[in-house]
Amino acid sequence: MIKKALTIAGSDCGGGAGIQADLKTFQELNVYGMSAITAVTAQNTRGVQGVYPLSREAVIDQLTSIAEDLSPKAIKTGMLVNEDIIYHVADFVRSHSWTNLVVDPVMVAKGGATLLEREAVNALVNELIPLALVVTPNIPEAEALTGMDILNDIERKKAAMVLFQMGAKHVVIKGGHQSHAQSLQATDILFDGKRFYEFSSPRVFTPHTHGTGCTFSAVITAQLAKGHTVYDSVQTAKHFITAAISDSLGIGSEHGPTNHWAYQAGMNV
Ligand code: PXL
Repeated sequence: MIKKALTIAGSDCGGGAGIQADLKTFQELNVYGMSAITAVTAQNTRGVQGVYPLSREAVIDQLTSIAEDLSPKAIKTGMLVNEDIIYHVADFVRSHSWTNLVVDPVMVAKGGATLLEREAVNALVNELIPLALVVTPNIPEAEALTGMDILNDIERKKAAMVLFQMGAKHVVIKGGHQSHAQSLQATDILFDGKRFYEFSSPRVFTPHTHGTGCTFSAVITAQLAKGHTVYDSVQTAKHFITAAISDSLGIGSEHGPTNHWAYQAGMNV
């Protein structure tokens, strides 16, 4: 039986991040992809030229159409734009008992453009993180959510414990933003409330990492939709993103997208 997954996120017209990355990833993993768009962005590999949030009604209307007819096995959130959309998405998720929820707490784009209003960070903490089966911040996002400085792995583990206490059942703090001097490995840490697990790969020095966070959390979502465990889903996400970064496409003139075909093409390392 075909498994369905839903992304609630922003559109990246350039195709590297946001719902486009999510849907490509779902497709690669043989999961039927659906999307509820929260905002349309105008962007390319040089940066974000425009952000056009949709109304709360437009977001809820999309979710209602999906829920009434196409119930998803797993759901992820990406760019949620503002407090109002977070409150309503959280309410919808709660009232539909969507428990297979991956929250990617998207805040800023690679070039620094804001994808979530500052005041909305509290709404993420109070409303959405308690509903998350898995939350997948990078280090700067984990710092913003917890108010902690994360300068080393001990602090990263402490932040993961704080995010667990906020209600996320599993916390993945990704290592892509570890300072380069610190590590030739990119190590992601998973905490399930009892144990820490580490997933490492050799760091790939490339500017073509646009959409890595979206893609990583989309893999987890697709794998959960097919019934895999959180641990196995995170491991697959690590392999998928390592392949996608290692074998980049060379598209655009600056921060190019990752290669969503690479994992299935056997590029996983
Ligand atoms: O990777 C974060 C992200 C999420 N969603 C959208 C984006 C980006 C980064 O550019 O454009 C729509």
